[in-house]
Amino acid sequence: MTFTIERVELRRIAMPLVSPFRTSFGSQTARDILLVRVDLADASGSIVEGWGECVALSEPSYSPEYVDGAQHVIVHHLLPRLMAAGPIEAADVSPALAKLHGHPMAKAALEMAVLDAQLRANGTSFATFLGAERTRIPSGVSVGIHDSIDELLTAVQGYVDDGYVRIKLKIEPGSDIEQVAAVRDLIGPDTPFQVDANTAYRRTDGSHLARLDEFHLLLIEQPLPEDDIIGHARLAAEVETPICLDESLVSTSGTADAIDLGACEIANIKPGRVGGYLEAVRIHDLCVARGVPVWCGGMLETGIGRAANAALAALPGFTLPGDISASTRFYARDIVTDPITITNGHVTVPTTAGLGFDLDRDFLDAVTTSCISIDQRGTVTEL
Ligand code: OSB
Ligand code: MG
Repeated sequence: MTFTIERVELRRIAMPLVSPFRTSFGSQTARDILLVRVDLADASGSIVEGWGECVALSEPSYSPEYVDGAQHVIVHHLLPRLMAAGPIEAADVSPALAKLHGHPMAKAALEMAVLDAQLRANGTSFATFLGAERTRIPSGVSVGIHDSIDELLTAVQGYVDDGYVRIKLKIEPGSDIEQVAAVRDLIGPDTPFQVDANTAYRRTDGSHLARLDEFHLLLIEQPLPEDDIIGHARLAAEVETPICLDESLVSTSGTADAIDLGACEIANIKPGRVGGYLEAVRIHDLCVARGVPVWCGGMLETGIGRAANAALAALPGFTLPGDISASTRFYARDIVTDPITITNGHVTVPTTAGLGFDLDRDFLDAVTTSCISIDQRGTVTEL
């Protein structure tokens, strides 16, 4: 079944974080998030609404995209193409936009909103659509860089008490070996533990990073700059701990190349980074075929993105715990009435029609900072 896009709403929300989140690329205390709502009409003219969440951050610090740029490209470039494409379903969004380079997070948000609407129209859950088999998934937590080891250990102990089954620690030069040793000592030898450098190291850091081997980490995520695939392959040969790529993986073909070159022993799959959930599934399938373990990354999503990620991570190739923590890991209150929670370290995969969330409309309005509506002729109205 295909649908006509009747109207699109772009809404910006301001969401304070419960505590600052520091990575090697910067510190965040709040998220400025772009939400996309589409109103789709089916062949009989009935309207169904769908929502997507754009994961672009405020600054181009994790990847080249940033939230103002994502909104601009959606309004001025992506939507005009998509509206001109005629009746569509989610699978048509990426091909319709393929001639426009880059902007995967903006494209992903549009595809996501169409997918949510389409699934709601069909009364299908995202998990069923994907063919996901598991009903619950293990939940990992991403822990930021802290000013002192005491503060870090207090934070980690809190997450252990919350039940998270896997700890991921952000590292950078000057905040790595000692911090990893202290956390490993705290959580014991059996708790799954990994680190994420967000591109903070250089090719010459191989012997330094090999010092992490003794702590039996699951993986080292994205130690080198995103375009340095050969550098990651060399590191993978030099360091025993598996090298996992995040920022470097932006497409199925690029992932295949990275695997072939020996640069990607484990893959972090983030739907926004690769242009949408459907491309994420293709990368998952590739990795399964190549025997590369995958896990689902996170971008401090609200209940919209978190619900969709939980369904994606229920696919069989997601054999490692994802960064799919409870909503309360980042937000005191979520914009959905059914936020992701963890029970015995696991998240229940949503089963309701659509991507698997129900919006808290009053709270959504309360956190909205701007809202525009775009009609089929491209006319923009401030709401
Ligand atoms: O590198 O995985 C990352 C958050 C924002 C940008 C990049 C990353 C992250 C995280 C947080 O690590 C993951 C989460 O949402 O829990
Ligand atoms: Mg990462």
